[in-house]
Amino acid sequence: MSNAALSAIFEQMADVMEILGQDRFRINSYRTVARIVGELPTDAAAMLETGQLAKTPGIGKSSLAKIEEFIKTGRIKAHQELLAGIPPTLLELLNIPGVGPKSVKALYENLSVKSLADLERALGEGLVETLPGFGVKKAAAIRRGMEFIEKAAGRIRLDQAIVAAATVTGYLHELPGIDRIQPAGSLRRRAETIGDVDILVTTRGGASKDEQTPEQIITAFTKAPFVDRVLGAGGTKGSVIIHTETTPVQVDIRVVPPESFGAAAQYFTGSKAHNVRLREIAVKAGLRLNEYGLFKGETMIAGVVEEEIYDKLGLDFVDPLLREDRGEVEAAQKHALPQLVRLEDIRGDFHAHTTATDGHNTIEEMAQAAKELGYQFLCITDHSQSTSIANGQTPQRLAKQIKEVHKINAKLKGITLLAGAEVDILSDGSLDFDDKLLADLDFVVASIHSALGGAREKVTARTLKAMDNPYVTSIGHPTGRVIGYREAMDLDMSAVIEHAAQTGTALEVNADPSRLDLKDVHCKMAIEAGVKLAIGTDAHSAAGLMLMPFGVATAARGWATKTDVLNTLPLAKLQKLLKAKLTRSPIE
Ligand code: DGT
Ligand code: CA
Ligand code: CA
Ligand code: ZN
Repeated sequence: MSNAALSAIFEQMADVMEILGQDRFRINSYRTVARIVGELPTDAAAMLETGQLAKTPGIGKSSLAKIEEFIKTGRIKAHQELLAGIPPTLLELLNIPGVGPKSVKALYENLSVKSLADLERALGEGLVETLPGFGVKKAAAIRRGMEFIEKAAGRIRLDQAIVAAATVTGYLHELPGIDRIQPAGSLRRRAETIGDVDILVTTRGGASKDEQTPEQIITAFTKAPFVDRVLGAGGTKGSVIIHTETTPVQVDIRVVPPESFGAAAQYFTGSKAHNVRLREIAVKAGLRLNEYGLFKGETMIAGVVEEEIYDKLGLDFVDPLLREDRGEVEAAQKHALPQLVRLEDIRGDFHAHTTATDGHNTIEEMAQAAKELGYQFLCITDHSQSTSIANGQTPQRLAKQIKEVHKINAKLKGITLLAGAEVDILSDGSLDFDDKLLADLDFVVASIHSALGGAREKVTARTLKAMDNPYVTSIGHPTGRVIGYREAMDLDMSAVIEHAAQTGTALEVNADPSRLDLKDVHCKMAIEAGVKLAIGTDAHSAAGLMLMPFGVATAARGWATKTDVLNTLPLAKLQKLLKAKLTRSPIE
């Protein structure tokens, strides 16, 4: 049992108690326990064993007893009693962005709303806006939120898909008779959300004794310990639901003949739109393209490897990251595909938190971890005071931290820390620190953390005004979205990108897989306008720095080359560039 599962139970107990209008004090203490457990450095069971958990501030006697009960029995009686006190479908309402336990309580008590369907009905009848404290605006926001979760239904985050795929490929590697394993579909394209995970395998040819028929492989796969449900299993393909630590995941597996491996990889990597374009080109050339190969009449002219297929169609090889029919087919015909930025090009990270605010590791520990990643630089960007929930720093604390960063830098070998901050963009577009303090920083990430639901003109104006400040290096997580949880701000992205170009402000590509903000298509727009991207992991721990590949993939999906991404600059060049506000002049 994981700390995450335990944390979720405490969170849910707090939610239910709040819906039932129970004791505030206990609700708050459960939320605290949920947060603490979710952030524990090691397994809660191990910490209970050693007595460390009992000494952890914020975990009282009764919570400790519940944790112990959970570890021993896998359940908490108080939790189950709470759940028994409400309709089971009521908690689904909490998945709607902007709907918390208080709203659920009001909807339940006043309108007898017990499920998403009830809420839909109440919205249709115009009842929701009549509730005290609701109004037309909030009702509209709830309606948008419902559309948002409907759209997201069944899709998972990229990091969750990667974990699921690793579980499956690890298992497949151990099966006898399997030769190659190739993840395909949206996962291989590194799309921001994944509907299902597609995996191709080939069997070993020849008469070896551990040779297996495709059917035997599919059968073995459906019997894997992580498989919860078999949706379908046939001669060459199987479709199952597996469980992971965080979510159920649908996995489709196909056994393909070795001589068609390239064609199958091409076909099942997609996207559908990209494949449609390729098939059109094939047809025009009098050829036929499918998952078995590229054919001229009955003769297969390509299909063992993907490259061959593109080549025979007169196209340069298209990186899977670009296969979305966003101009890559034309570019491949004209030999004009971009040379995409790669993880190896990255020399540092522009967004990291420490124990000074809501991070879990000290400045030194973060520096050490960055050094181990082979970086030349790491930018320390703790929160500013307005983000009080994250223990944001006052100007005094930041001033002290800058000195500390410089002191640590003098001792560090092989890596340089940049003194930075993630400064809040306030509601009027002004910044949470004054210019005098900002001038002492090497790198300033300016982010919106409040009133994200504001009107388009308002959130856009705030962002534009922040860019006017000469000390602002980049705009952090520009749209504020949290995938599957919170909608993006209603930003005028064209205006933001134009202003970024005019003011020489970089735009962040937040690499956290629950953000990926800017997203791929916005990265492409920014690059076309000459705006530089600054990838930041937004790490809240040393491990968080390892999210960089998600940011790089997102930038690359937006056609970013090395020169479009500030993280690829050698430190000396970067420092030169940071001295003045970034200019539009190309970085050589
Ligand atoms: P997802 O799973 O919704 O995140 O997106 P994909 O792209 O992984 O889609 P999926 O799993 O339905 O199919 C995997 C790939 O198989 C898809 O990207 C392209 C190929 N494919 C599936 N169905 C069709 C089709 O009807 N036509 C064509 N041209 N390709 C298809
Ligand atoms: Ca898929
Ligand atoms: Ca699929
Ligand atoms: Zn941050």
